[in-house]
Amino acid sequence: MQDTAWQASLILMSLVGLGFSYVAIQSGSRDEDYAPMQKRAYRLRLKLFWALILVFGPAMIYTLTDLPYAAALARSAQDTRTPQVIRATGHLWYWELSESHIDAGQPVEFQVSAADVNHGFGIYDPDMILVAQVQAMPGYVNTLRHTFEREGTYRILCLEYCGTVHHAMMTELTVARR
Ligand SMILES: [Cu+2]
Repeated sequence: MQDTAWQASLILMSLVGLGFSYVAIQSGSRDEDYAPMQKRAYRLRLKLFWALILVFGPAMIYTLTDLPYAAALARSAQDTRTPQVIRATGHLWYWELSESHIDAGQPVEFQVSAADVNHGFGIYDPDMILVAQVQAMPGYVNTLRHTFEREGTYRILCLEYCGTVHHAMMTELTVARR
Protein backbone atom coordinates (compact mmCIF):
# COMPACT_ATOMS: atom_id res chain seq x y z
CA MET A 1 0.00 0.00 0.00
CA GLN A 2 2.76 2.45 0.97
CA ASP A 3 4.71 1.53 -2.16
CA THR A 4 1.65 2.21 -4.31
CA ALA A 5 1.21 5.60 -2.66
CA TRP A 6 4.87 6.39 -3.30
CA GLN A 7 4.64 5.37 -6.97
CA ALA A 8 1.43 7.36 -7.47
CA SER A 9 3.12 10.40 -5.89
CA LEU A 10 6.11 10.01 -8.22
CA ILE A 11 3.86 9.88 -11.29
CA LEU A 12 1.80 12.89 -10.19
CA MET A 13 4.95 14.88 -9.36
CA SER A 14 6.38 14.04 -12.81
CA LEU A 15 3.15 15.27 -14.46
CA VAL A 16 3.33 18.56 -12.56
CA GLY A 17 7.03 18.83 -13.51
CA LEU A 18 6.20 18.22 -17.18
CA GLY A 19 3.51 20.90 -17.06
CA PHE A 20 5.95 23.43 -15.62
CA SER A 21 8.63 22.50 -18.18
CA TYR A 22 6.12 22.91 -21.02
CA VAL A 23 5.11 26.36 -19.81
CA ALA A 24 8.77 27.35 -19.31
CA ILE A 25 9.69 26.27 -22.84
CA GLN A 26 6.61 27.88 -24.42
CA SER A 27 7.14 31.15 -22.58
CA GLY A 28 9.91 32.08 -25.05
CA SER A 29 7.59 32.43 -28.07
CA ARG A 30 5.56 35.64 -28.24
CA ASP A 31 3.73 35.20 -31.54
CA GLU A 32 0.27 35.36 -29.98
CA ASP A 33 -1.53 38.33 -28.50
CA TYR A 34 -1.95 38.14 -24.77
CA ALA A 35 -5.66 39.07 -24.49
CA PRO A 36 -7.19 36.19 -26.53
CA MET A 37 -4.80 33.74 -24.90
CA GLN A 38 -5.86 34.95 -21.45
CA LYS A 39 -9.50 34.57 -22.44
CA ARG A 40 -8.94 30.94 -23.51
CA ALA A 41 -7.00 30.21 -20.33
CA TYR A 42 -9.82 31.60 -18.16
CA ARG A 43 -12.38 29.47 -20.04
CA LEU A 44 -10.19 26.40 -19.52
CA ARG A 45 -9.80 27.26 -15.84
CA LEU A 46 -13.56 27.52 -15.40
CA LYS A 47 -14.08 24.14 -17.10
CA LEU A 48 -11.42 22.52 -14.90
CA PHE A 49 -13.01 24.04 -11.81
CA TRP A 50 -16.41 22.51 -12.59
CA ALA A 51 -14.82 19.20 -13.58
CA LEU A 52 -13.12 19.05 -10.17
CA ILE A 53 -16.35 19.89 -8.34
CA LEU A 54 -18.37 17.33 -10.33
CA VAL A 55 -15.82 14.52 -9.95
CA PHE A 56 -14.47 15.06 -6.45
CA GLY A 57 -17.65 16.36 -4.80
CA PRO A 58 -19.58 13.08 -5.19
CA ALA A 59 -16.38 11.06 -4.55
CA MET A 60 -15.86 12.89 -1.26
CA ILE A 61 -19.48 12.44 -0.14
CA TYR A 62 -19.37 8.75 -1.07
CA THR A 63 -16.10 8.02 0.78
CA LEU A 64 -17.22 9.97 3.88
CA THR A 65 -20.41 7.91 4.20
CA ASP A 66 -18.25 4.78 4.05
CA LEU A 67 -16.20 5.67 7.14
CA PRO A 68 -16.50 3.24 10.07
CA TYR A 69 -16.18 5.82 12.87
CA ALA A 70 -19.80 6.67 13.63
CA ALA A 71 -20.81 3.05 14.24
CA ALA A 72 -17.70 2.36 16.32
CA LEU A 73 -18.23 5.50 18.43
CA ALA A 74 -21.85 4.58 19.09
CA ARG A 75 -20.80 1.07 20.21
CA SER A 76 -18.03 2.28 22.54
CA ALA A 77 -20.31 4.93 24.08
CA GLN A 78 -22.64 2.14 25.24
CA ASP A 79 -19.78 0.03 26.61
CA THR A 80 -19.55 0.57 30.39
CA ARG A 81 -16.67 -1.89 31.02
CA THR A 82 -13.32 -0.48 32.20
CA PRO A 83 -11.05 -0.28 29.15
CA GLN A 84 -7.47 -1.44 28.89
CA VAL A 85 -5.47 1.81 28.66
CA ILE A 86 -2.61 2.04 26.16
CA ARG A 87 -0.48 5.17 25.88
CA ALA A 88 0.71 5.79 22.32
CA THR A 89 3.26 8.43 21.37
CA GLY A 90 4.31 9.37 17.86
CA HIS A 91 7.96 10.24 17.26
CA LEU A 92 9.96 11.07 14.12
CA TRP A 93 9.71 8.26 12.90
CA TYR A 94 8.36 5.55 15.13
CA TRP A 95 5.50 4.74 17.49
CA GLU A 96 5.97 4.15 21.19
CA LEU A 97 3.26 2.00 22.82
CA SER A 98 2.98 1.28 26.55
CA GLU A 99 1.46 -2.08 25.60
CA SER A 100 1.04 -3.97 22.33
CA HIS A 101 -0.98 -7.01 23.43
CA ILE A 102 -4.75 -6.69 23.49
CA ASP A 103 -7.52 -9.08 24.55
CA ALA A 104 -10.06 -9.64 21.79
CA GLY A 105 -13.55 -8.47 22.70
CA GLN A 106 -12.32 -6.18 25.51
CA PRO A 107 -12.54 -2.37 25.18
CA VAL A 108 -9.28 -0.49 24.73
CA GLU A 109 -8.64 3.19 25.28
CA PHE A 110 -5.65 4.62 23.43
CA GLN A 111 -4.25 7.83 24.91
CA VAL A 112 -2.53 9.27 21.90
CA SER A 113 0.06 12.04 21.85
CA ALA A 114 3.19 13.08 19.96
CA ALA A 115 6.72 13.95 21.07
CA ASP A 116 7.71 16.30 18.25
CA VAL A 117 5.31 17.13 15.40
CA ASN A 118 1.75 16.14 14.46
CA HIS A 119 1.28 12.53 13.43
CA GLY A 120 -1.80 10.53 12.49
CA PHE A 121 -2.51 7.41 14.57
CA GLY A 122 -4.22 4.96 12.20
CA ILE A 123 -5.07 1.36 13.19
CA TYR A 124 -5.35 -1.20 10.37
CA ASP A 125 -6.81 -4.68 10.77
CA PRO A 126 -5.08 -7.85 9.43
CA ASP A 127 -6.58 -7.13 5.96
CA MET A 128 -5.13 -3.61 6.06
CA ILE A 129 -8.56 -1.99 6.40
CA LEU A 130 -8.55 1.17 8.53
CA VAL A 131 -10.58 0.49 11.69
CA ALA A 132 -9.91 3.60 13.79
CA GLN A 133 -7.80 6.72 13.76
CA VAL A 134 -7.07 9.89 15.69
CA GLN A 135 -4.59 12.77 15.51
CA ALA A 136 -1.38 12.47 17.54
CA MET A 137 -0.54 16.01 18.67
CA PRO A 138 2.39 17.32 20.76
CA GLY A 139 1.30 18.58 24.19
CA TYR A 140 -2.18 17.13 23.92
CA VAL A 141 -3.72 13.71 24.61
CA ASN A 142 -6.47 12.45 22.34
CA THR A 143 -8.40 9.41 23.50
CA LEU A 144 -9.53 6.77 21.06
CA ARG A 145 -11.73 3.88 22.18
CA HIS A 146 -11.95 0.70 20.21
CA THR A 147 -12.96 -2.91 20.83
CA PHE A 148 -11.05 -5.42 18.75
CA GLU A 149 -13.38 -8.33 18.04
CA ARG A 150 -11.13 -10.10 15.58
CA GLU A 151 -7.85 -11.78 16.52
CA GLY A 152 -4.69 -11.16 14.58
CA THR A 153 -1.89 -8.71 13.94
CA TYR A 154 -2.99 -5.12 13.50
CA ARG A 155 -0.76 -2.38 12.19
CA ILE A 156 -0.44 1.23 13.24
CA LEU A 157 0.60 3.58 10.47
CA CYS A 158 1.11 7.33 10.44
CA LEU A 159 -1.67 9.14 8.55
CA GLU A 160 -0.18 12.63 8.71
CA TYR A 161 2.78 13.36 6.47
CA CYS A 162 5.63 14.13 8.88
CA GLY A 163 8.85 14.01 6.88
CA THR A 164 11.17 11.79 4.90
CA VAL A 165 10.67 8.50 6.79
CA HIS A 166 6.91 8.99 7.36
CA HIS A 167 6.06 5.98 5.14
CA ALA A 168 8.04 3.62 7.39
CA MET A 169 6.46 4.79 10.65
CA MET A 170 4.81 1.51 11.55
CA THR A 171 4.26 -0.73 14.57
CA GLU A 172 2.11 -3.73 15.37
CA LEU A 173 -0.59 -4.70 17.84
CA THR A 174 -1.39 -8.31 18.67
CA VAL A 175 -5.02 -9.09 19.40
CA ALA A 176 -5.73 -12.52 20.94
CA ARG A 177 -8.46 -14.23 22.92
CA ARG A 178 -7.66 -15.12 26.51
CU1 LIG B 1 3.85 10.66 9.50
